[in-house]
Amino acid sequence: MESKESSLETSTPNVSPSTAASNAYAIGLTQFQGFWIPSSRVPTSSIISFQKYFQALDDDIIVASKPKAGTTWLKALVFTIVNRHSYTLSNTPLNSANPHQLIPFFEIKLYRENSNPDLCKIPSPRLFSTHLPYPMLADSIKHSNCRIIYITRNPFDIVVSLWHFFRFMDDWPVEDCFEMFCRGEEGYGPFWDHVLGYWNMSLEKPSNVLFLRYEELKEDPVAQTKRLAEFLGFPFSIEEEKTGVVNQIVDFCSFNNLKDLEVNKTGKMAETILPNNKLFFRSGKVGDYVNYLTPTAVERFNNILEEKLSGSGLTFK
Ligand code: PAP
Repeated sequence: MESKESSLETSTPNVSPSTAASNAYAIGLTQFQGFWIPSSRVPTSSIISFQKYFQALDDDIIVASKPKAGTTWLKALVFTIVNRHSYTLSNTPLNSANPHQLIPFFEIKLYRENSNPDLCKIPSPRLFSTHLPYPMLADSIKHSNCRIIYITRNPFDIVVSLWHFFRFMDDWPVEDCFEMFCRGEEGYGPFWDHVLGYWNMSLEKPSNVLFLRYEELKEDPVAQTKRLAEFLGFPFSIEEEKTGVVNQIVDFCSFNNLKDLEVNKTGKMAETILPNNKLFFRSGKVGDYVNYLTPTAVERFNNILEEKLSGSGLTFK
């Protein structure tokens, strides 16, 4: 895989390695199709295969996000909502599998393991996920009627979450992680281009792209879970609402419940370099960044964001 990837990098004109590499996370970044891809874990060849071969179906559901925006949580909610008539909360596969195993990534799992996997036998609706930005999605997705749920989060909490996440590889300074974001050179970045791609599509095609925020989910998980279920085409019935099904799903998918499941405490996914699944569950709070980033740093990134997002109608508190 190593040599295949580097041969691709040298033979593909729009690929260039990061010049900012100063730690284990940054070293693997490669510029590809206008974004920074963590190509040591996500070979550009798997992105090319996904773009070439993936055939979307109208009832496919795709969870999209930038890393550390709330992907794991959203996957748990989507899986539970869609499969609630097949599994109870006591026998759901989420009790023994991490959400990432139940909703696989195109670029990190499916097209990395096989350049043209047979996805026909997956029962409908098929659930997939991606960290890729909207412009890099397979054309068949853009031309189909499938549903994409994009989750984002205030970028400062993303910086801090990502920094913590990769400390198992390298105890790098949080300032280095922050600087990468300011330059737009973090994995799947720039942040602003990633978020704008899905934001604009959610305005253009609201029945195909739902734009969610981690903070909204934290603030009112019941209302947002209902909104999610409506969008997915699996709305809760009045009976379900009356009998507390929505609250039960919200509680099941909560940070405290998921983090305490054995699979998420001690389990490990063979396909990742991560020592264990515990790393996906750190503190699950909004605004933790104030403990790590100075007000001056926050103001600096806010100024960058204001300029990059200007005119889009998209803002972050
Ligand atoms: P990924 O992109 O590597 O899958 P992702 O799931 O998007 O990561 O983000 C992880 C963050 O979501 C962590 O945030 P923190 O570092 O600030 O704590 C993680 O704790 C948080 N998280 C995971 N599951 C939940 C959940 N059920 N509810 C709320 N937050 C959660």
